[in-house]
Amino acid sequence: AKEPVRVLVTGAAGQIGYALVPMIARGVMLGPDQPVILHMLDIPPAAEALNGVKMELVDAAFPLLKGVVATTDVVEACTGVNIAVMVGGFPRKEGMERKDVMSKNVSIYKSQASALEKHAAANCKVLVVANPANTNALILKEFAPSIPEKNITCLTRLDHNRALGQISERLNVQVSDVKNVIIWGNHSSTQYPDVNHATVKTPAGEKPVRELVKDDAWLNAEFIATVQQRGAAIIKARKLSSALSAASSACDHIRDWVLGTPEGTWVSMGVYSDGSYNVPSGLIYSFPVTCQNGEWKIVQGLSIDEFSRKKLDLTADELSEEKALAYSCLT
Ligand code: NAX
Repeated sequence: AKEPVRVLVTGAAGQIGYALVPMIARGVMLGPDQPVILHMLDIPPAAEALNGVKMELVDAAFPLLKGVVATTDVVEACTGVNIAVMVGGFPRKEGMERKDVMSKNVSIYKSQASALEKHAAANCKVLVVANPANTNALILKEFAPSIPEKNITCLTRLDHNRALGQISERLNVQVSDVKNVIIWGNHSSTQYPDVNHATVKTPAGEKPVRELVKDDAWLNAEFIATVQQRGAAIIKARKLSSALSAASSACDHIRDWVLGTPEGTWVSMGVYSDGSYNVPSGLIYSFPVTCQNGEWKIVQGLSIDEFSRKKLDLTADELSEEKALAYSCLT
């Protein structure tokens, strides 16, 4: 039998946490034969609710779940974890300045970075979900210098999956037959959902999405805006932000990272830029990646037209600005 893997979920008493922990305990994240021990962290005001989640995990009698640590102590939460899914953060409240929210999250990610660096298992893989996801991940990377930078990522898989969903609905095809969309850049409304290399499996073989949609105007405007604004549309409809889709996409992100992407398929992950596609290095930026043996690699050599170039640069500029704002909160 396999040794259990320890998975940390921060902000586990929140909405995404509530959707995510049962998925992990059912094997959605690491596979149906991989036992897990869940580490759940939240802050003291949420301690009672967190304990309620722990009670429900016990009640659900998940065969793969070999233990639950529910705590408000960051050291206890981080000790020995192999995977860390960082969902906890400070939300933007009405009337708050961007800088104030950034400052709160910088201090959270700075201290949790140190705890992970000191107490997590060697080679721990980190996924930051909490917004501003790319910049929180960058702060975590800066303050956990002994964690290899390739182990620190942020979630843009939800945006990627939203793009697959929109194409599938438009063409009336199975979502599993659509692949290789790309989310470039920030997990924000400046992200660039790119279908220029995306394909659909048809009885006559793989066809480019553009060829099948036959409506460049829609692909270049409405499609992009719908994916960029989908989070806001969910809030409007549910009066709460995306939770089940965020949780499911976080599982997809970790599963593909650990177990590998299928041959010929790439996914989108926020990773530390090495300057590929002339994206400034030193940002956590969403790229197309393939994964093998637990490591991601940026897909190289894709053609970038002028329309795309502008959009890649715009979202990079926003990330550079966020980075400067985050650094200004450190002093
Ligand atoms: P909730 O407010 O329901 O839950 C957040 C939880 O984090 C709360 O229980 C809170 O007590 C806890 N928390 C706050 N500070 C903490 C700290 N220092 N340590 C540990 N826990 C702490 O928000 P939810 O809807 O679950 O969303 C969580 C985060 O995901 C938000 O930042 C949200 O903006 C972000 N999202 C990111 C997405 C992505 O694709 N990257 C999509 C969904 C979501 O909007």
